[in-house]
Amino acid sequence: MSDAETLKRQAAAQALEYVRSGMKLGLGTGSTARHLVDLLALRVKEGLEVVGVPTSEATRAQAEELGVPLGTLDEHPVLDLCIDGADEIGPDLTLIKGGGGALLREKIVASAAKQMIVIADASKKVEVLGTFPLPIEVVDFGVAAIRRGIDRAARAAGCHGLLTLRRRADGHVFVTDQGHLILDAAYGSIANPTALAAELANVPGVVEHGLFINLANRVILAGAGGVTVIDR
Ligand code: ABF
Repeated sequence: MSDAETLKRQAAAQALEYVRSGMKLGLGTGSTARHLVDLLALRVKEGLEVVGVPTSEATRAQAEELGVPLGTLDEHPVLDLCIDGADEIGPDLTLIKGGGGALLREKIVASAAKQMIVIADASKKVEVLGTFPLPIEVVDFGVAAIRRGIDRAARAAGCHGLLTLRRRADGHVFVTDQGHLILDAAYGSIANPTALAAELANVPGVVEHGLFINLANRVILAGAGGVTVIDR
């Protein structure tokens, strides 16, 4: 396993310390969350009793294959804990998520959870959000007009940058689990995430964006010097 994967696994292992039998758990998406599901499956085999609610079809498939008991958010609208990765972790544990394309389900699941723990390698922690392009999920109708709306909204929040329609590695347009498109916004720096989030929420055609504000309660960062826990 590479050094980076080892760090991700360490963060995931630490997060499992907060999991108790009987919990309903939101299961994140991405390579760090994959380690979590992997390790959770081992604990389930040892007798831990949990119900997982996956944030993507990819996580559902992995959890199913490994024998983690799953339910839906309709069956369990209140979750005890959600554990997920992030693309950037800024001040006040504000996050950029959605690099994996699952931001909409991730935000719904995180919002339904009493607690959210973010797991990541230490490189994800930043002073100012925005180096990682902000994923913005939009409907598949009038995308040129939606782009203009996003540009106006971003300028009102002091941001500007290129919007790139996300494509898969094979060149086809990336379509989310909910059938939407993603525009990745290269703002470089987001000085006021709360203002940007409010502006983007008002753009017709924007389904969701990857700014997660006041959702993460705890971040577990694994770096060369060990594991650090940061609480909000
Ligand atoms: C999901 O996976 C995200 O919202 C984020 O985009 C991504 C992080 O991926 P990784 O753990 O592979 O860096 O949690």
